[in-house]
Amino acid sequence: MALCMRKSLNLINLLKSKIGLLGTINPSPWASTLSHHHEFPVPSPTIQNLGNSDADWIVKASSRRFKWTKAEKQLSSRNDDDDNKVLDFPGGKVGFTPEMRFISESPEERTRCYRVLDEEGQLIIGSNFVQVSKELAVKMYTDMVTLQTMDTIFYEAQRQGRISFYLTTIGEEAINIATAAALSIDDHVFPQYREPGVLLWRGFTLQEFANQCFGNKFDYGKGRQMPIHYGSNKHNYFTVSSTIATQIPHAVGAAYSLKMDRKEACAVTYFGDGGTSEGDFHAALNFAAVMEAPVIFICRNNGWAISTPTSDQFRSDGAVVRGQAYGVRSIRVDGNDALAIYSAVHAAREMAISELRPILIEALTYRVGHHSTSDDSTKYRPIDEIEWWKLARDPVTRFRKWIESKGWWSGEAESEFRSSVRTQLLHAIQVAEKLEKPPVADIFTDVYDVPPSNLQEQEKLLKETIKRHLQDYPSDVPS
Ligand SMILES: Cc1ncc(C[n+]2csc(CCOP(=O)(O)OP(=O)(O)O)c2C)c(N)n1
Ligand SMILES: [Mg+2]
Repeated sequence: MALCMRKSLNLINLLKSKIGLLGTINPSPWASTLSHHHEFPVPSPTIQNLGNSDADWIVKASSRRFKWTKAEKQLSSRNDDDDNKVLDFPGGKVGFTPEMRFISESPEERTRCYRVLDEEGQLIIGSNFVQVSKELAVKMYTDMVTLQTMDTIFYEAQRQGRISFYLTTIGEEAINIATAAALSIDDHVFPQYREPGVLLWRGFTLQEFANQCFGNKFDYGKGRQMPIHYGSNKHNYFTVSSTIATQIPHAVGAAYSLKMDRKEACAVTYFGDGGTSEGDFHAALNFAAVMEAPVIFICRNNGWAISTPTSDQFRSDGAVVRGQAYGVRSIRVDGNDALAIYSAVHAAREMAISELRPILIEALTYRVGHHSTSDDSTKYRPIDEIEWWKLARDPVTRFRKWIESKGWWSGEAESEFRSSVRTQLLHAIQVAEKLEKPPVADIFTDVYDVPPSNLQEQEKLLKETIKRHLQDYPSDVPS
């Protein structure tokens, strides 16, 4: 440390001698008072152009150390005794206080939740939001209905034993569709698993959804994943990974790459309240803030991580307050208000791209369905709670009321659309079910350029086992 300090002093003296600086530079910026006010030297262009690499390093490092935190209020002048002393600390000046005061573990008031439409689908007076055209609003609504219908039919298909697994987005249709509507197709999406609506919005067809769930030869994952693990290069939608929160740092890396390539796009990642308990969430937020990466973090706080309530996940005021802790601009939004979500994501995208910064959005919502087809949520939560969210706070009904009040939708259009989408879905699953499965050999491809010997051995063994126990394996899987 002493050696470092001496080396720095020598370099500062070198600087002084090169540019003929008068006076002294205090080598210790750690403590000072306003009366003996110390300003750490801010580099001037002249200093930076000295061409001395050691000197450049000092100057750049010192200016960076002091610029990176933007506290709301910078200390200027204070009157009382010890209160007039400040510590010049990386990030800005920190005031001293003789009072031993711990920061409270919770704010006086919970962070407010931005909304535009009330439960009855009426615009709240004074709300500020981004206008949507009739065409956009109707697409938002019909995509929400398609998502709802897809969930009902695929869920039934799983109950009938036709697919092995399914997971619905019921109650979270607005987050799915309204976030997607505010993004551009060039934005890279890193989903958790409860956001298939983003892919639907981007044009992934019902047949493509069905092909993945049935794991047939047209599934882009070649049948190697469980149902609902969608992914599409064409739609800039990264393949779902069940391992909670792994997608969050991936999104930050992608955002940083978009920034380096000077693309007019951002990365967007979705995760649940449960995802925020993973280390990946914290590392990603910090990394994004420091690297100034254009990424939008969308947390679907739906109250539950399977059977774990949020009270067992965290004691902070949800996810939103963690943004500020990491230096990330944040907002809390009503996750069941499509218009508020659309507006917040629209604004977040603008800021992320033009100001090169991460944004955190916490959408308050509720997982109305069971966690998945492997779960029965009535075992751990009251039915009344589910019913209340389903009936009083349904995001699809709320948005429908609003577009109806605008004269953009009617009861007739509703029944026509619902019946047509149902027919299309039934057709899609019938086709997907009949299609051949991908060959067994595909299990072993796409990881290695040349498969290693142990993998070749496993493939051989698998094929021999299938041959010996033909009755135990599906007949429609080619080798
Ligand atoms: C690393 C990891 N731990 C545990 C699991 C098991 N698991 C699957 S989903 C889930 C709950 C996640 O909850 P949340 O992030 O709130 O998303 P939600 O299901 O509510 O949409 C858990 C714990 C997993 N898949 N990965
Ligand atoms: Mg959850």
